Order: sequence, then structure tokens, then C-alpha cells
Amino acid sequence: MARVLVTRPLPFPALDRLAAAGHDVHVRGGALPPSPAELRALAAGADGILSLLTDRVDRELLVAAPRLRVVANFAVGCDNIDLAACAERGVAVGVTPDVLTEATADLAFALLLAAARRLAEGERAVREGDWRTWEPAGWLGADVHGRTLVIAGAGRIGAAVARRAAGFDMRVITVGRTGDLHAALAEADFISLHTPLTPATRHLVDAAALAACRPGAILVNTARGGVVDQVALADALRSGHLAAAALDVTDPEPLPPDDPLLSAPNLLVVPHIGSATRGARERMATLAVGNLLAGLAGSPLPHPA
Ligand code: 8YV
Repeated sequence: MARVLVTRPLPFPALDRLAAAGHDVHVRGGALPPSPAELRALAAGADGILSLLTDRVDRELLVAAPRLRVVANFAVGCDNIDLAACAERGVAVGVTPDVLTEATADLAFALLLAAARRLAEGERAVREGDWRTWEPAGWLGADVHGRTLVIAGAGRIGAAVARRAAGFDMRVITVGRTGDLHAALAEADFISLHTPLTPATRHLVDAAALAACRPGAILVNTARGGVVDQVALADALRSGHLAAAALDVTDPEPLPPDDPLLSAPNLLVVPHIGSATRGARERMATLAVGNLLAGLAGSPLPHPA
């Protein structure tokens, strides 16, 4: 019997498999994440952790959890985990690829369309009584068909967004790790980000990248907030160089209510819901539990980081 820490309630049937396999499961209650100190205390006797993106698995945590053999992240990203430190200590790390690809690509496309056609702004105006009559030149947005979408990140989610874009008659330029992002941005009407957050991608979209975009371009981010320099983004929205931005992710999450980005014009922001469909989250739970069970049994993880 191993001890498993689940850092937040995960009300999905797959979790029952942990207790059914004879493990001693501790689910930490509460809607807010544990502080690093609380996480260290909770992890002290754990053999396995089912972690969320809000849990930092760093050297300090690993020192505080000497029995730890496996960390199963409930996410495809793992920028919350120090992979090198885990490898040094023989702690296996698992993630949940594929099962959230289509849901996240759907959200990226929903954000692209919403920003292009000013849906959030229009909805607010109707509710607040600011829309009085139909106007020939009112509420003009951007065409999507025939326009160029630059996808930064050549992985699974980027490819799924490219498939959607083809259905909307867009021209797609995908830029992978070794591609020339700035050259592509010069042709971009829309930019959608699908890179992991690593030292190489932190602030990939900075002031220079934004300046390289066509005037009137629209930025969509469903990857990680840290990929964008948010000060530069707020400036580009305020100057009107970017027509709009639609963000599922920010740095930090959530943004403090007085963060200058929130007062920038033409910004649509939603609460990190890329994978938030019932199906995707249930499949993520299944994969995370599969990773935990394998790690606790000393087997290779089915979905390693
Ligand atoms: C997570 C995500 O579901 O998978 C990722 O990398 O960002 C989301 O799908 C969410 O952050 C909960 O961990």
C-alpha cells in the first residue's frame, strides 16, 4: 500500500481506482491551492502525488517528500515541475497528453472568432442598454476567412488549431522551435500560441514580436501567460497596433483586479478553461491515475513528461 496525495478534490470516477488498488489516498479539500509550505507538509509521507498546475514541485518539495516516487500532473503542461530535480531523485513525472487537444483547440478558435467579431463587447453593450439601433458601420470586426493565422508551436494543439483554420478558409503558417517567428508575424492577421512555457519561450511574444505583427493583428493565447510580455501586450493594445487579444492564460493567474493589462482596450480574458470540458477533464483524470498506478508499481509511466 502506498500513500497518495491528491492536492485538490477531483470529482472524477477514475480517482476511485487508487483506493480500489489498495492505496491510502488523501484528498486535500478546499477550492484554493495549498501554499508551498502546506504542500510540503502534506507531501512529507507521500509515495505519489496527483498534482495540479498550481502546485510547485521544486527541489524544496522533493526534499520534504523523501518517499516520493511519482508525480502525476493533471495537465499536459508541466512548467510547475522541476523535471531535472525529479530526474536526479528518481521521481517519475507524468502528464496528460492528447486527451485535451481538441478541447483546447476549440477554445483557441472560439477566442479567435470572439475577438474578431467583438462578441464580449457586443454582449456587454446589449445588456447595458448601450446598443440602441442597428447601424451600417456599427460593430465592425475583422474577417476571418482568407486571412493569415500564424500558429506558434508545432505540437498537437497547434496542429488541431490548423485543422480548424483550414475549415474557415484561413491561410496557416506554423512556426516550430527553429522557425523564424518574426518573419511569420509580418504576415499575421491572427496569432495563436501553442508552445510550452520554457526558458526559451518565456516572453517569446515581446515588444519586438508585437511590433513585427501586421497593424490590426489579433493575438490568441491558450498556452501559458508567461509566453507573452504582458506589459508589451497592454502597450500594443493601447496604441491600437494590435486590434485585440483574447487570453485563456495570464501571468499570474488570476490577474490582480488592478493589473494594467485588464484595463487595456479590446482584451477578452477567460479563466484558463482550455481543457474544461467534462469529457476532457475525465480523460485527463484517467491518464493521471494511470500514471500514478504505474509509478507506484515501479513500472514506466504510460504518459511521461
Ligand atoms: C489544465 C492546462 O487542465 O493541461 C494543461 O497544461 O493548462 C490545463 O489543461 C489546468 O491547468 C488544470 O491543471
